Amino acid sequence: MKETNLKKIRNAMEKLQDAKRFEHTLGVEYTAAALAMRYGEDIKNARTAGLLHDCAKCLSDKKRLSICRKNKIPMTELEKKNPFLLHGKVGAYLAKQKYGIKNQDVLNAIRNHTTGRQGMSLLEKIVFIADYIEPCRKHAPNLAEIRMLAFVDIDKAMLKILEDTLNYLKDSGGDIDPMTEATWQHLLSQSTASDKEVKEG
Ligand code: DGI
Ligand code: FE
Ligand code: FE
Repeated sequence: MKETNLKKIRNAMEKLQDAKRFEHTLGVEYTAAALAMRYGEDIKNARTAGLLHDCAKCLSDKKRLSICRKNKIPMTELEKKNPFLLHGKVGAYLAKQKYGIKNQDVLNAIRNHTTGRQGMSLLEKIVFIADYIEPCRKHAPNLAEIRMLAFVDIDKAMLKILEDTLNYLKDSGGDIDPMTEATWQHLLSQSTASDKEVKEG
């Protein structure tokens, strides 16, 4: 993807999003780029996914639902009840159809940025984390710790974010998407498996 495409996408997001959301978008773009540098991921892919991750956030719930229906994008009952959860899926659809993104890893990073999924790629983890730690974020607990951890151990940062998100949803009574729970479980089982390997040598 050419550099000029990044500029085009950035300009399109500026028109689409209110000032605060656009600031967040830029924050995710450069935080994803920094994480890509740290972990050896493709920087342009990280920036592209960062710029586009919330491209369906400013649509109405009605619009998100109708885009899914019209284009036969499968929805779970929980997503129908909480249509904001669809902004990843719909965002990936728009990224492909409207913004011409062909790279499947970039599309997956957009699609899975809210709940994660089992077996996430490096790029998916980078966008998921960048969304949570970018400089405009202020309200999440343990932010300072997670910001540091993100550049030390990407999987530990993923686990901490998911743990805090699940706790927040339990406290606030929000519906927990099984994907969020499954992402956490999957990472947890991987981390205990690697601890065991270290202990057993
Ligand atoms: O779109 P952003 O606000 O930038 O960030 P996001 O796409 O990560 O969405 C953040 C919100 O998503 C946050 O309030 C927690 C919520 N969330 C994450 N997993 C789940 C969830 N909400 C529900 N109801 N269920 C989930 O499993
Ligand atoms: Fe989002
Ligand atoms: Fe976001």
